[in-house]
Order: sequence, then C-alpha cells, then structure tokens
Amino acid sequence: MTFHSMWAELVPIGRSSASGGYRRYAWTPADLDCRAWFKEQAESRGLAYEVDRNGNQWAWLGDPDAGDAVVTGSHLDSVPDGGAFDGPLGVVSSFAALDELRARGTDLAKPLAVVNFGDEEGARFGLACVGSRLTAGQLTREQAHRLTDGEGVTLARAMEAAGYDPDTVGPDPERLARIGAFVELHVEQGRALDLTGDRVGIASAIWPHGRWRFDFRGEANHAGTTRLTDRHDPMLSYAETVLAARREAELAGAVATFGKIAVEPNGVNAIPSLVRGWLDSRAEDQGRLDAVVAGIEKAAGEYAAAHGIALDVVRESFTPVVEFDHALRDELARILGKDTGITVPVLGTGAGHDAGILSGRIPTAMLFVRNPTGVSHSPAEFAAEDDCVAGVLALADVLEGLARR
Ligand code: HGY
Ligand code: MN
Ligand code: MN
Ligand code: MN
Repeated sequence: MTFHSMWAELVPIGRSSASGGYRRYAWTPADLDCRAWFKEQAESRGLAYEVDRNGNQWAWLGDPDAGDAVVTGSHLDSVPDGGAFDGPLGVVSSFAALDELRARGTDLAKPLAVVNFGDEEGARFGLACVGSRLTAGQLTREQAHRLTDGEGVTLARAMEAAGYDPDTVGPDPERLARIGAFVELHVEQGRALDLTGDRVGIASAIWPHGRWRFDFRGEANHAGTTRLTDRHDPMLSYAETVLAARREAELAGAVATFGKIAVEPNGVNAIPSLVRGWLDSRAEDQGRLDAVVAGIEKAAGEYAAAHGIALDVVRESFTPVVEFDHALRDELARILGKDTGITVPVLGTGAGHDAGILSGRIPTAMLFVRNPTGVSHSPAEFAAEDDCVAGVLALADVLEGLARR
C-alpha cells in the first residue's frame, strides 16, 4: 500500500510550523510545490501527465480519447490554517487506488485518471472551486481574470507569475465529454461515520450554500475625542449582524458564519469608515437558506438604519443543492456491499466540493472517510491511517467495479 509513503512526502508542504495548519493558496509557492508533487507521482508511475486549460492537473492510465473515463481525485489547496486531509486525502488515495488496481492486475476496459482541481477552497481569490467551475462553464474567463486577492493581485497575474497562461482558461466541454464518471474521496467534515462506527460512507447530496459580502459604511473619526452620541460606527452594526446571524440560523435550522472581516482604515485609535464582513450560509434545503439569509439581511438593515450606517449586501457566490447521480451512488453502494454484505452509510454534507460543481455536467459521486474529530478547515482535522487505507481499498473497489472489462 503506497498511501503512507505518498502521505509522508506531501504532508510537510505548506504546513505552518507554529499551528500545524496549512497555507496552500492558489498559485502561491506552496501550491506550486504541491503541483510539483502531483507531477512527480504521475510521472514516476508512467501515467500520462497533463495540465488542462484551467490549470487542473491530470494523470492518465490509458488513452483519454477512448472516452467513458473513470476519473478520481480532489484538490491540494487549503483554507487558511487548514487541515492536512481536506483535499489531499482524495488525491493521495486516488494514486494509491491506481497502484492497488495495478497490483491486482485488473484488466481495465476504460481509461482512468487522477485529477487535482486547482483553487477549490477559494482562500486567496474568494471564490471556491475555480478550477472545476471554469471547466464546467460556471465561470467565464473574464470573471476569473477579475478575481483579486487581498493584495490586489488578480487571478490572471497570479497564474502568469506561476508560469501558467491565464488566457486559455474557460469551459472544457470536450474534456468533460470524455468522462463517464467522477468519484471524489474526501475526509468527512463531520462525525456521522464516527457515530455509526463506519470507516467509509457515500455522499447523497451537498446542501445549497453561498457567500454574501456585507459592507457597513460609517464615518471615520478619532477614537479618543469623538463623543459616543456623535459616532456613526459601522463596527456596531457588523457586531449586531453577526449575533443576528446566529439567531436567524437557529430559527431556520441552518448554519451561518461570519469568518472573515476587513476594516478600513483598521487603526486601533480610529473609528472605522468601513467594515466589510463575509457571510457563509448553508442549509439542507433552499427554503431554509433563503429564510436565514433574508432574516440576516433584514436585521442588518434595521441596525444600520438605527445607527446612520449605509449597508450594501452583495451575493458573491452561490451553489444550489447538489443531488449526486442516483444510479452511480447506488452502484457504489452495490460494489462496496457485495463482498461484505454491509450497507455503507449514505450521508449529506454541508461542504462544497468539485464533485458538486461537476455533477451538473457528468455523473459524479463521493466517498467519505471517517474523521473522529468531525473537525475540518482546522489543523485538528484528522483521519486514522487504517481508515485512510480502508478508503483507498474502497476507492480501488469502486474504480475496478466501474472500469474493469
Ligand atoms: O467551503 C467548502 O465547503 C469547501 O470546503 N470549499
Ligand atoms: Mn474544504
Ligand atoms: Mn475539500
Ligand atoms: Mn492623532
């Protein structure tokens, strides 16, 4: 089983020695080191390596032009101070599963590929799943080029600086037409499998979710000389909105998070002129999501009006509910249950994935590997090695079941 040696090579890349968390942001040196690792894994196995028009990396076993390919993989980038498993577990497990099929001598009737989709987390440019959205035609070249990071660097400039041509990005229908199924293995971002005592599960759906930017504009002034009654402090409206988000989420049975904030001028002794807060909200169904966001916007508007603050809300991204392909999902359950007779748990998730983006264009499915902490997007994210190995073997069984002669 080659999982352990690959994992040992990849794990140190882009890890902060202070927190143990990862900073693998799109087109940064850490991302490029991960990409170099992927290329090395592909070439050392004699797989046909390529980078597509959107900077996604592919490693092919067999001829892609044969069509009906079974593709597996995930992403290697991370959220700020993210965990080791979210993304990389899927990519390492994919290479290890191919190694397992070769060790079994499986006679493949279809081409297989491992893919690393670029910029899945959107940590640098603010939009998740850029590589797969471009490929699926959910993001245009112009929209992608305009994405800008916190230092004002556009995605186009960042790609160029990394040696990639930004002018090729765009929809890739020919590539998608050659794929019969995409299966993404991912660490579970929750504790459902820990509670059922299963090592591996199958995804049923991804909750609808989105990102909204709340701009609260007030009046900058001196923190020491401005009387409280003379202030138009946007921080107060922001703070009240964050608390309202929690209340509205509880009411709607949804989740709502203000995890990122930008303050201008951001001085300890200056009342802010602008407070910009980003809301991430998700719910099991569209109705609940609409209700929680509408409730938060209403509360924010009322608070802002009461404090003479100008409020502007922009929906920056949105992903509707994803129901994974039922036939493929049921095929995975059949394959995984055929020898053991066990019924593999099928579970929904509030996390977005490349498999979710692609599900509108090709049959996609996801396998989850148990995470006893349930924690993700944090250095505390974890999966035990024997569960990871179980995930590799399950993925190998699925690929074999889908691709063998
Ligand atoms: O935000 C998400 O759900 C995913 O991790 N990009
Ligand atoms: Mn993630
Ligand atoms: Mn992920
Ligand atoms: Mn002064």
